Formats: sequence, C-alpha cells, structure tokens
Amino acid sequence: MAEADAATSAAPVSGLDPFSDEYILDSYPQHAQLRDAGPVVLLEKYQVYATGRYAQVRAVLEDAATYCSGAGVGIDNYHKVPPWRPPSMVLETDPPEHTRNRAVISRTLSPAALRALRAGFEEEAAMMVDSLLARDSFDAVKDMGEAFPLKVFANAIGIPKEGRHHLVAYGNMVFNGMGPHNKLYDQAMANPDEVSGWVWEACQRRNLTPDGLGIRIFDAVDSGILTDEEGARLVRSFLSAGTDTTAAAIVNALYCFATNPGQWQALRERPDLARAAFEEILRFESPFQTFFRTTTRDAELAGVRIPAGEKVMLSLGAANRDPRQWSDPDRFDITRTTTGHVGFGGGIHGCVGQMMARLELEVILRAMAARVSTIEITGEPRRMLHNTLRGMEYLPVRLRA
Ligand code: OVV
Repeated sequence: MAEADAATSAAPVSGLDPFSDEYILDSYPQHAQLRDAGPVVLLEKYQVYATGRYAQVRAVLEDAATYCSGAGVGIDNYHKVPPWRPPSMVLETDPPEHTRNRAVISRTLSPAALRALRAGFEEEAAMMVDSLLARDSFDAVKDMGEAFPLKVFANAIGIPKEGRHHLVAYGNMVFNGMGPHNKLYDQAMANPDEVSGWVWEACQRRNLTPDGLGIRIFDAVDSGILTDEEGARLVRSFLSAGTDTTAAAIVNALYCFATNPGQWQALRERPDLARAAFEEILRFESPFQTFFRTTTRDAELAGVRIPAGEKVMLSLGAANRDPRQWSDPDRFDITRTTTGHVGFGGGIHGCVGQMMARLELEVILRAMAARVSTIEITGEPRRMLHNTLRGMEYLPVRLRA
C-alpha cells in the first residue's frame, strides 16, 4: 500500500509460464522455481506480476482494497479486454456490490440448509461406492469426480436433470477462461453458445425445483434486492463454481490415497479424520491452482513495487506447498495441521461454497472408509491440461472391499 520509495525494488523478471504444458505436467518443481525467484516476480511472457509464496498470497487475499476483483480474476483485465460472459456478481465484483451479493448466496448455504442435505448425500455416496466396488475398474474422473456433483450438487441446487453434462463443459470454459488465450482457452471455448445457453436456461426461476437452493436466491428478487436477471446470474455462480472444482477435488482425493496407501489405512482406522483429510487434499493437490487480482493503486509487496492497474497472479498451489510456511510440504499427511491453507482462497472472497464442498467430500470419504480396503491405480493416468484447475483427465482405479 505504501508509495514506491527508495526502499522498494522492481520485481525480478521470470521466464516461467504457469499456463504451459510443461508447467502443468510437472507443477511442483515449477512452483518451487516461482517461489524461489522472489516474493513477487514479473512473468515476462505475459507482463503480469505473480507470487507463489504463502505470506504474499495471504497478504494479497487479505487486502481487497488494493488488490481488487472487479477487473476480473483471470489474466485478462476487464477494463481492457471485454469479458467473455457477463461477469460474475460475486467472484468478479468489489464491495459494496460484492458484499450484498455474497450475503444472498451465503444465506442459501446456511448450516441448517446443509444439515438438511446430509442424509441424502450419504445415501448417494454409499450407492456410488457400492456400485464402483462391484466393477473391476472404472475411471475416477467420469464415474466419481463428475458423477457425484452432477447428481448430488445439481439436485441440491434444483436444476433440470436433462443435459447436466454441459456443466462440466461450462466449468471448463469458466476456469480455462481465466488463463491466457492459449490452446487450452480455445479448446474450452469451442462450443460456447450451446453450453452457455443451457446453463443460462438452467438458472431461470421457472426451471428451478421448488425445494432446491437455487430458487432461494429468488427470495432476494421478491424482496427487491435483486432483479430477475441478477437472480439468475447469482444462480449461475453456483453452477460455475460448484461442479468442476468439486470433481477435481474428488479425483485428487482418490489420487492422493491411491499413491499414499498408508494414509488410506489411517483414514480407515479413524474415519473421523475425513474432514481433516479433505483439508490436506486441498493443501496438497489444490484443485483451484491460480487466480488473479488487479491493483487499484501503486502497491508494495515484500518490498517489491507493483504499479496501479496491474494484474497479480496468486499461485494457491505453490503457496500451499511453500516450505517457508509448511514443514515437509511435499508429504501427504492427513493428521497434519492444515489451518491457514489457501485452497479455498481467503479474505472477503474466500470460497462461499466451502461448507458444501466439505460436506460432499466428507460423505464420500466416509462412505469409502467404511467399505474400501484398497485403492489401486490400474493403468496410466493422464493429467488434465488446464489453465486453472489441477485434476486428472483419466484415472483408472480399482477398489477392493
Ligand atoms: C469461485 C468461482 C469460480 C468460478 C466462477 C464463479 C465463482 C462465479 O461466481 O461465477
């Protein structure tokens, strides 16, 4: 926040490209290079600032007045490049609009509302795990990661059953769309009208079930806080943020336990660790790897100058493994203290759906812990090439009772 002065220095320039195949396929050594290049660096290729260090990521998250979201949280500055869709009313806004809109979403995700969903989620998780146990092997990406939120979360919101696969394509647009206009961006945006059109229809009041969470957003329309269009756009946030992120988290959970069988046995012995295990999964394999803020004024971060109007990339994935913050960060340990991880972001924009995500993952991990003795990868997994999310494209798995 301080004006640039003699005590500050220009950011070191880095040749890293966090959106390249090379970086995505081998992220952890690359994250280390990003952190070690300095507390804040200038990414030469994109001319944006970036930090992968925990302390600086946290400092930016906690200072929304200096590092705003209203210019978009992808690499594009919406004041210069028009957004590819009408901006999100929570993700891509600043106070006071953000505060008002977030409160509307927050109310629908109350502890009581989530408690009411638990029994149904447990039943679905048990059915899913039983049916997967009956198969020789399956693709954890399609058959678990995508299948669970497409059924359970989409039912909870109350959207139509037909065409839900569009949600996965839409999440790909939203999250690849936060990156540069590279081949991943172009692939994700291949069929924009059909996908966006389906999602927008699903957000309309007339298409939402009377007992779901989505329709509750329209209470704020009835009380005059939002217009109809704004109500639909807030429902769109559920659908944008709640499918691909959770799908990646489920797949990353399977991957973590399959590759750390001792940790799986630890969870089986103590299923009450399910919630703690999920936090460690988010720290260790963060689904939401990267997003951006934009400086509202000349800023200074760890002694480095960042001029006003610049994009700053936050690498949550790198911060969650920063050895300056975590001891033995590259060890997956479901008994460690994960307090303060930034897998859900933080500050005023910290994930508003995090209790929903925790509920989904907890019921899956508990259903598995009660039934599954071993998790085995049966073929060559393929990592997902993606500008923002960390997950798998294909993960063949066998579960044994
Ligand atoms: C957290 C998040 C990710 C993607 C989209 C949105 C939110 C949204 O509000 O549309």
